[in-house]
Amino acid sequence: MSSPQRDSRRLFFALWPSDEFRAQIEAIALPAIRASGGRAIPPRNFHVTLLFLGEIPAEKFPAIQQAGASLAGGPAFQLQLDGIESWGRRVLCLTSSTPPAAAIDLADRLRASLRSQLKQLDERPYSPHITLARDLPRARPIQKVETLFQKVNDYALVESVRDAGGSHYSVLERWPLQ
Ligand code: 2AM
Repeated sequence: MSSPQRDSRRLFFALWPSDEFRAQIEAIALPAIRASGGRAIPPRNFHVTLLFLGEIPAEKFPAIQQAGASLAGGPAFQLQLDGIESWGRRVLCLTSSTPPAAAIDLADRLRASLRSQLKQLDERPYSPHITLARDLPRARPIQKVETLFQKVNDYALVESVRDAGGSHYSVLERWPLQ
């Protein structure tokens, strides 16, 4: 966040998987991704969005860093991912039948702490998920998969840069949970 030449950045808060967890997700989800006929998300881009912020002008960066830092040290939690479903034809997602209250609380608190600063925050109820594919030819019913368990010890502020090759994400900062 310390490059003064950048006027704005496309930012979001997320749970950022380890390489090991990313590989586990890929192993579980690959058959469903292929079967969906959608545009597959590359495994390096798998993540759980906490709060999408959008294109943020440089003068707002300090407020966003403060909002992230203000929730550091909150409760760590375990994420259990156990279903693959499509939301309409828009996205194929890995989802949880038991979304952890601490994850929902973290997303809600980030949103609450930035509501006065940012217009047009996503106000839909928070539902943790990992997007696996986009633009499906047809919607798919929920499919139970082997449960993936992951202890979540931190959360991150991430930048999204889009070019002809798709979206590229960089973790800018991480804060611990305990
Ligand atoms: P999705 O995977 O559920 O589509 C980075 O772009 C992340 O922010 C994506 O994971 C995406 O969530 C989410 N995102 C992108 N654009 C968004 C928007 N306009 N509103 C809410 N979330 C968005």
